[in-house]
Amino acid sequence: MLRYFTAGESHGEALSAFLSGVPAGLKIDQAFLDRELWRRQQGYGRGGRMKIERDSAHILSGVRHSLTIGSPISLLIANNDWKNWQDSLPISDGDPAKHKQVKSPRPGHADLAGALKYNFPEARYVLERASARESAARVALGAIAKLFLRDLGVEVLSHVVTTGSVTVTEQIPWEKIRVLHDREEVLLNCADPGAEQRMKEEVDKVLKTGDSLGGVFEVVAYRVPPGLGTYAQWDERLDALLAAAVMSLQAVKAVEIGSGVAAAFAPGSTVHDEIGYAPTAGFTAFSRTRNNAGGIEGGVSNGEEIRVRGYLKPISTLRRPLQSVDFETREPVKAAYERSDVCVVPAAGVAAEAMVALTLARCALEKFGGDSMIETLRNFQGYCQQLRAY
Ligand code: EPS
Repeated sequence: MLRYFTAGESHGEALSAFLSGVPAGLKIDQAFLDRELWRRQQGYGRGGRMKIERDSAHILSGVRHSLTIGSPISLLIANNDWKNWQDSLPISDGDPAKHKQVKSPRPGHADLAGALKYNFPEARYVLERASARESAARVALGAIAKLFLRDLGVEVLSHVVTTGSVTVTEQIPWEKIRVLHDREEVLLNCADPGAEQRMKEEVDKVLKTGDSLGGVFEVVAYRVPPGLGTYAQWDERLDALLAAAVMSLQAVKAVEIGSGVAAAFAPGSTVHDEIGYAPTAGFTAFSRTRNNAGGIEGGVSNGEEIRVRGYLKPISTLRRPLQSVDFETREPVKAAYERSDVCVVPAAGVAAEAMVALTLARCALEKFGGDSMIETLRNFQGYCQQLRAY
């Protein structure tokens, strides 16, 4: 079973991550892992922190001679900013006078709920772990999941559908998303250049007014075989697993599979994807006229592209802060301001790719099994033959 954990505070020494259950013999491409981490750092509207960090996955275990060995993989991502925080956030007692408190909770952030839950007098420790910095660790693990899926022919990428009030309404085909992925400069990771410029203007507006912006990203998984996940038990449904995985990312407040939201307001005849039969290069000769289901029916992948959207609330740290209360005096004050991004939709999309890849890799390993890649691929190819013969 594929299992993973992350650890690390935003301004601690490093993030760390563990991934267990990857079969032996998977080729690990360090440059690919670091490129994925680079992608997460990009996008118009990022804050000062991204100028400090140059994220790289330092693998400690589970990989030898560039191949996985079936043992747990552990890795570190250094926080370059740690050098500026060693006195204010030490592991040992340190000097309490140097401690940087978060004195009033930010509405929308975990500050208040976390302080109440853990009985902290202020929100420093809450912010440190709730921060989206943690998603870098997931992206590193997701990159390993992507390498595994790539051997099965599956690819996972994302693009931005909405930033603020600008939305791309047409469905973006896979080929256009793949082209986006090759860009060396990432603005808003939107496949429509006109819309991307208007999205940038939206970000410029909030940069001027001290506000922040949310949006919508879409993750697309290409060439996923039919049969991942199952309707047989509620917690094995692929759509439920993907929804939880994407919802677990910082600032995501809603998840949609395919055209799930619009479908709730439309008659069935315009929603469900009619079935045809004609020999193609796909897993089977069954075909669809459209993909409103987002590649999942009954909690099972149906062989179409899997499309999952994440809806991000605007970043909760505002340069023109909302009303809050001082933790110590209980007097009304403005919420604390900490350096922050103003828009992170493209970066959240990259983190969601990682979560989708880890989920698909887990389901693929549950279906195909295998302790070595040779065994897994043999099982996978046998299943593909079975599908072709169906
Ligand atoms: C982030 C790093 C953080 C924030 C951001 C995400 O770094 P710092 O707090 O040092 O600026 O930029 O986190 C938030 C916006 C948040 O609200 O927690 C990252 O690496 O993605």
